[in-house]
Amino acid sequence: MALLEIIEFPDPRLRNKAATIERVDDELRALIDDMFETMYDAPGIGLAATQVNVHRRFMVIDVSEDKSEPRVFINPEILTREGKQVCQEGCLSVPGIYADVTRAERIRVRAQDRNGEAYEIDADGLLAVCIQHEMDHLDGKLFVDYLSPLKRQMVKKKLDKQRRVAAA
Ligand code: GNR
Ligand code: NI
Repeated sequence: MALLEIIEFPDPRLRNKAATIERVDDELRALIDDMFETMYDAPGIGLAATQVNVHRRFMVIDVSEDKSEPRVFINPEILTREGKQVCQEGCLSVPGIYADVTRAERIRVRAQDRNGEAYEIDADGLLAVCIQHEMDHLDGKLFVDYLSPLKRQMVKKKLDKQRRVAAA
């Protein structure tokens, strides 16, 4: 097990589009375990492979308060979307920034589990938000992309300042 480095906005590697996974093997399962460890350590409720500079279509999520609901999504697809919800989002790749984003309230998702078995789930509320947020990462998209250009510029400045203070 190992903690992985999380890359941060505006790193251009966050813009890569992840490739479909053809084979679910032990190497992938080891990476999934490292991603859970990294996500829980952060702490966060989700982590997409893109964020640890692995450009393959998978992500881990646990929206429980006690690490009791680890979920793995390999090659996830959203089958249906219903309704709208607004959630204040954050991102481990955009640390210290929080903003409201509108997303579907309810989604049906198809994915493969850590054994490569296909499954489908219905998700709503925070789980639905998190799945949509992580799937955006796999397509090179970040929650700050939903903000106005002016707000996104403010986010860049705030992150620059946070980094200058941290380096001083
Ligand atoms: O830990 C996280 N919290 C969160 C809160 C609201 C909406 C989305 C998220 S995902 C985020 C972890 C992360 O950056 N995943 O990519
Ligand atoms: Ni994120």
